[in-house]
Amino acid sequence: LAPFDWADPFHLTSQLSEEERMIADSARAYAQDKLLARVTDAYLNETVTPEVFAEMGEMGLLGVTIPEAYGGLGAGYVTYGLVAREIERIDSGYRSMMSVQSSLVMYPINAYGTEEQKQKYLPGLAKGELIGCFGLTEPEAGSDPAGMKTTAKKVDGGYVLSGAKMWISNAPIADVFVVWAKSEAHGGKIRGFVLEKGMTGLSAPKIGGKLSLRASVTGEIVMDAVEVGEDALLPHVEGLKGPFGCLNRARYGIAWGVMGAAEDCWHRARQYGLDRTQFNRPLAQTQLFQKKLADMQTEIALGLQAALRAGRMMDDGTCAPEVISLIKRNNCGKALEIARQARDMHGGNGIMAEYHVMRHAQNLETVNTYEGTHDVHALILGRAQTGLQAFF
Ligand code: TGC
Ligand code: FAD
Repeated sequence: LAPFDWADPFHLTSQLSEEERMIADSARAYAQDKLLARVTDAYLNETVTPEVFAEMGEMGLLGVTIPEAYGGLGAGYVTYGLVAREIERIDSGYRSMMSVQSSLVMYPINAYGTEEQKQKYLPGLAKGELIGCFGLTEPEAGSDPAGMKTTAKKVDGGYVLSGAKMWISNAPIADVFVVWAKSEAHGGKIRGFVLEKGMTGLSAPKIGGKLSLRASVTGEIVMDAVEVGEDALLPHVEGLKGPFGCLNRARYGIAWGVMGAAEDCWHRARQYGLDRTQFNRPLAQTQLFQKKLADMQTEIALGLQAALRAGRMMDDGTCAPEVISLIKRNNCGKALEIARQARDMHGGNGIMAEYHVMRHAQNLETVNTYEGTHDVHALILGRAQTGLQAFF
């Protein structure tokens, strides 16, 4: 039998193509070199770092799956997942910045937009010269986005948008706003619009006081009768399947990303256990410590393998949204538990920024909630296997 690779039990790397490995390696080098150096300050001080978009753009990490003709990489979903894993190994907030830009802003413009909209926005978004955000959630409509109150009223030559979005990643620094609203001219159906910074009546105040995801800025989007032209409408989709089509991609990326955060916690806990002695032996030489490491290794190995399988299904067009719910829910829940355990295994040091594990745990509280909470994904999976709707 072959020797055991404790860090990669199922030889994930050997299941990747040469191109996938290369892009993952360059994402890793960038993240370790540029993001790790600034993450502690960014987290402690909520430092806003728009330059991260330009850096990621230069590395080709924005719009990985978007065609090269529009500035993307034209690569597959496995590659996108590998990039998310490397960025989130540093911090979920940085991965958030990347995945909102790629899956929630560039994807809908590419999938639902006109040729003019694609030409206008995608190259700048791919380079990180433009920053995007995605407004679906509202103060009174979180898990139930169908309950949104934002409206688009038809006027001569365009629409007037009124309403407020809540908890919007990147909003305070965004140039491009993909916003979902109920359009009276389309029978009250949900439609997507592309708004731009500086439009009269549009503002995006920062939400202060977050104890999680502090390296990623979050805001509201306030639309006080924002008038837009006909060319702001994303013409090729109608209904909730528009935003959900974007969420499928972002949720899939999160399933990979959180495994990166979990791996960082696992490796740090293992090293800490090897280095720290109590009762005349390394902590890593105690049964309880080893059991925790074994649990982490098992969940991460299984979670990564599942994410890879889902990625291959995305790439060959056989991935159902429920598969994405399954891995988003499982991998987020497992990563959160691993980060909490790693915090505990570091003892008092575990609460300190320089040990990184508590920051991951705090971040993963958000990741377990956004893009569909852990329980909402359970209800999606419950409905799919019973045929019974349990949301209401
Ligand atoms: P339901 O009746 O199930 O569906 C309504 C219409 O949507 C279609 N649909 C989907 N289409 C594509 N992909 C999916 N995953 C889809 N899920 C549903 C469905 O076929 C139907 O289409 P049609 O043509 O028949 O009208 O809708 P519902 O109102 O009962 O919703 C149920 C529920 C709970 C599943 C859904 O609302 C939900 O997933 N809620 C969670 C909300 C959510 O995930 N919000 C995310 C906001 S964005 C965000 O968090 C970004 S954070 C980013 C970061 O910083 O990284
Ligand atoms: P609620 O829907 O009120 O849920 C509260 C609790 O009730 C949860 O435990 C939930 O599981 C449970 N619950 C809800 N319904 C049911 C039910 N039917 N049965 C049983 N339990 C239920 N949104 C965007 O549109 N764009 C963004 O960029 C974005 N970024 C975000 C960034 C951050 C930092 C955060 C925290 C959120 C972000 N969100 C964004 C919003 C996010 O998607 C929502 O917070 C999430 O969908 C949950 O909605 P809610 O907060 O209103 O919670």
